[in-house]
Amino acid sequence: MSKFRMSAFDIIGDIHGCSHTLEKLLERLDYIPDSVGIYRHPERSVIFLGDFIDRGPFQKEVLSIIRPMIEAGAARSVMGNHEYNAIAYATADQENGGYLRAHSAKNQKQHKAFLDAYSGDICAYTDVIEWFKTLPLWLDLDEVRIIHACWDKEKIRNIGSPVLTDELLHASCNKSRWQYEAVETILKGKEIPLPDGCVFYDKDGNPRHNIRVRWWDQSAGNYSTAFLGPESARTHIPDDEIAGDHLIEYSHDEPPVFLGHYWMEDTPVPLAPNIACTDYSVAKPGGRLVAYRWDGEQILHKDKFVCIDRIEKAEVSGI
Ligand SMILES: [Mn+2]
Repeated sequence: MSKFRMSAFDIIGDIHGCSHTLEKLLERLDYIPDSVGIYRHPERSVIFLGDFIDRGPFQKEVLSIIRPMIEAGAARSVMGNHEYNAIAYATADQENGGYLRAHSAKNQKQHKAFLDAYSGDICAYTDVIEWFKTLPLWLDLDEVRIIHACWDKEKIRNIGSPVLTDELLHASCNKSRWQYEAVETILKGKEIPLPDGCVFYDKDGNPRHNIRVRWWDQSAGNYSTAFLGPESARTHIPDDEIAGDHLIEYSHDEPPVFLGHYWMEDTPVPLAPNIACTDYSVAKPGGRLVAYRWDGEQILHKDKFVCIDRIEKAEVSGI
């Protein structure tokens, strides 16, 4: 039996169908496939931040690496917004007809790589959706916390249990219920409305009246500096002052929290002394897959990020 060290976690960001880059990262971290192909490390284990699916060409391949690791106890994971969306897309809305996540052209396009990978194999599709439901919405391991986008204590307390029950799933897909904003915030990030009349366009060309914000950043004093998104959009964000309503309190003496989700660019650095994001946009050209090699420290350090450049040719063309 292998002996895990306490507090020895390799925390890996959003993978989005890029299985070759994932394998290279696991190898760089000294995880080696065992006799049945499960990547293991003698002393450490992985925590995934979710968002295994959509975008990249190797949907099933990513799941065939990470799911056995999780089932064998070599890794754990939280749920990303893409797994949550996949569950809602697959679930009939008994009350209103249709599905909990509409099968609109926009939603189909976002989910296409995954749907294509499972088309014609309804058993495998049903099985993987059921498995997604086993992923917790957050992990609170006392000494470290893991969540896909935002550790909002109040919303976490209100939701209560990290299990996405059928009841929570249905309530969180109904905009008139409090569970909607709670799950949106923790899985998709904190948003605030722009001042009247302001709009910007996201990377898919959709108009947005809300901006996602740097909820941890006490120094951000206006919409433009609090804005979290593509740099090219920042010029469209007004520099009107915001009155601190973008902030979610996360004090420096709370356990370190790790996030994915934010499509970061440049060289990884912690967002705050005890907050780090490990999503560095592997699904787009020039992106990287990133891990943070955590050994129990309270103050996170830039030298502990491990980055693998996206393996362009394989992940783009599907060879
Ligand atoms: Mn995400």
